[in-house]
Amino acid sequence: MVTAQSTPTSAESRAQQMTGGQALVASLKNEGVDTLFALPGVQLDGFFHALWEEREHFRIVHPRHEQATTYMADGYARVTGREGVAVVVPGPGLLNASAGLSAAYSCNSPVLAISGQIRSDLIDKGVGALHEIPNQIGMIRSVTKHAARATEPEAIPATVAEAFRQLRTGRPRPVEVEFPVDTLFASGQIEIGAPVPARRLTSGDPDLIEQAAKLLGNATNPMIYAGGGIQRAGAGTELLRLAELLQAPVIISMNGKGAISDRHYLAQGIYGERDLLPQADVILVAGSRFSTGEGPVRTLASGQVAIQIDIDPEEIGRNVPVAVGIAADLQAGLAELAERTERHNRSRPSRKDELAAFKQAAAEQLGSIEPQAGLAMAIRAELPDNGIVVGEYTQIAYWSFLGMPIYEPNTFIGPGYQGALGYGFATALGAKVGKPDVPVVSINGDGGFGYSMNELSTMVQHEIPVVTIVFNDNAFGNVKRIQAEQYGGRLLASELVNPDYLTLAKAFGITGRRAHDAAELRTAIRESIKLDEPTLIEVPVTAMPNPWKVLKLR
Ligand SMILES: Cc1ncc(C[n+]2csc(CCOP(=O)(O)OP(=O)(O)O)c2C)c(N)n1
Ligand SMILES: [Mg+2]
Repeated sequence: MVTAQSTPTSAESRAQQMTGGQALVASLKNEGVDTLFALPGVQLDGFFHALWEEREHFRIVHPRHEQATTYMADGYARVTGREGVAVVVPGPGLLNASAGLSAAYSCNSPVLAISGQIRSDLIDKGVGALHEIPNQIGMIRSVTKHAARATEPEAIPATVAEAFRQLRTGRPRPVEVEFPVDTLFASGQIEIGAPVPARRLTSGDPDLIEQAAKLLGNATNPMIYAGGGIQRAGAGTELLRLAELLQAPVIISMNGKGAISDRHYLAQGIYGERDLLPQADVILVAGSRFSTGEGPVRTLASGQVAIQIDIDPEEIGRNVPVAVGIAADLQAGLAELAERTERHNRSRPSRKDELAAFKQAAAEQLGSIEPQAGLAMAIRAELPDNGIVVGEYTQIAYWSFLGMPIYEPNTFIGPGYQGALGYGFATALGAKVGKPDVPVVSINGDGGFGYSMNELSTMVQHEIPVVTIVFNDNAFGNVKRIQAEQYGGRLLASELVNPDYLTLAKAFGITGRRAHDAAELRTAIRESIKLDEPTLIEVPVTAMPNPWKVLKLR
């Protein structure tokens, strides 16, 4: 037996003299990070100096604005399931990156933001140091689940490890860590510990699962509402098994698109909710806020009960009163729920004919909304099943949230409830970095694209061949339509003057294409995918109908 006296402690023997910057680099490598979306500056010099020694290990993508560091990290995380890591300077750098963190927060995406800080002895003193803002860490807590600072180099490994523990346990959400400029240069005897283990699956309280299984198994007309939690947990197979047992239609939210292939008759879009929800007696809400987006808490019809399963106990019951709430990982929890439901389940005839017909009717109604349907389906037609679509906050993407069939998990990336203009193109670049072998299509409006147009440089410099489409109506079209239709035509600040996009593409050294209709768009996408090079496709369009109005949803 080895005694404490006879050998140095293992920590001492493994500790090495290194700088804070080296400790940060080693800690990230230790957690399996090999890609950084980073924009340097003086407070990060100690980190970048150390990073140079490991430049063979890390792919460092430097965009042209910090908003893109976190958007790219989010896109990377959402398609790979791995943590996406952004690196920014403090103050304005982190503020610029915060919109991306808000998107990741709303979509439960494991993004790590690493920020520099001013000198440790000056923090919150208001001396006017470069990039100083008061209470930076408090500010960023609003869009992260955890934020922490290390002011000693020896504390860096534990700070990074805690960040990854936060990213790999409970609800995946962004995390921030920050390091003062002097801490990154200071040296110490530093030990890098074992990496944080991968996510462990917890299936939830067996009694609650049993109660839920009884309710579902005995239900006459069960329905499932599935959200992005299914994607994060990789629980599509378990969800489908339960849905098939119950012959329950699954309404899939925007964040959940692809959780079950849209080729399956049980997979229904959010458009189906209006008709299917009132028919249901037991509603299982799985990995979704089940929010109307407007509050207040939903009221259920008499005779209806809701069951909610979510990794975050705080989400349970927030937007709907629940008869049973199960805090569990979706994959393990749904597997257990399916297992037990089978024991209580009624015999259920297949609802294939009925629900396939319902789905077909919905598709026809959605398909009548032109030009959105034709243009969106042109994209779908040219993409393989595993092709990735990133929808900005724009007309063709709104239609796609409702109507574009998605066949594989994590292949449709939306803006979540932040709906932030400018997220789309940068997020698509990050997705392509994460999945270089899969075609990635970025759907943009001219307004939203203007926020990230500079990242055309990033696309060229880092050879990230995204098929970038700009639907150009020379307007913040959605705003303009609302002003025209609801406010008596009082158009203000909603019309845009744009560059010539073909000239723009040429200026950045990118292949530019122009497509005037769905058929031309198909050709342009096909050629772009074949060449697998950075591409900008402009599609000139005119004002489009409001899809929600056409569908009488709003
Ligand atoms: C960060 C941010 N700022 C402002 C808005 C408000 N907004 C919603 S849609 C929209 C217009 C979008 O224009 P464009 O990208 O050209 O798409 P279009 O509606 O024309 O299809 C605006 C300004 C927003 N969603 N996000
Ligand atoms: Mg527009």
